[in-house]
Amino acid sequence: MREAIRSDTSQGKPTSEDIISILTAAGAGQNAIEKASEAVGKTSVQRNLQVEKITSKGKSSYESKLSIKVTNTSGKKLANVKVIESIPKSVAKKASEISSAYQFSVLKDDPIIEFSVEDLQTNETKEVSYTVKSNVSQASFDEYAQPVVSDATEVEEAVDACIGVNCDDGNQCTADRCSNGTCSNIPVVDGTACGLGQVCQAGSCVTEQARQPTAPTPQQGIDATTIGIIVVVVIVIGAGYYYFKGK
Ligand SMILES: [Ca+2]
Repeated sequence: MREAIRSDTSQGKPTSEDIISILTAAGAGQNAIEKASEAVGKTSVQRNLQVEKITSKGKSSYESKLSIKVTNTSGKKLANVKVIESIPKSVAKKASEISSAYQFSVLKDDPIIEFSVEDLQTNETKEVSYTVKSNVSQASFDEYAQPVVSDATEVEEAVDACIGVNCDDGNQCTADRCSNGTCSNIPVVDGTACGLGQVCQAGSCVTEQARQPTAPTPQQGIDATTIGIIVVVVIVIGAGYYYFKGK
């Protein structure tokens, strides 16, 4: 049987003294200390403790789960985020006492361990956790320094110039596209339907009847004959006019 007996949370940023002492103890150099100091302004961290009492066959044991939440507060995407956890001796004497579903590297058997959080989108929070087979007391939890984000590289993301650009020209007969912030409204193929009894022609929506005149029609032959008749009639009338005038 498992029973939750205590939980606790600590929030806040590690002090610069904590960063220096933890990283120095882990064997890190000045460059790593500077990176970690910069990361303080880009992230926030929170540690949670959950202690469970496990009863099995009349025997009691304890398990404490410690989870670390890292939140990206930088306003930019962060890559390669790492978090260092310095574990008090009263919680674990060596790294082998720690188990975790997350990959971690042991920086010092003391133990000081490092988790990789990988990428963090803007405002994203990721969690890592580990357990120890003991009852972590309030006093032990208070011994912890806040987790140190040891690395967080800001990623400059290409801004999409088309975000917020509305290229809709309200014309169904043009294909509206945006490229690098510039709109193009290219006429669609003539004859594309754009409403009941309406089709697109040269980028405009017209009725199907209105589209007829430009299409070749078999009436052109008749038109030529009509013109011929008119010409003949005019000649006849003209000839008649001069004939009667001459009389
Ligand atoms: Ca359009």
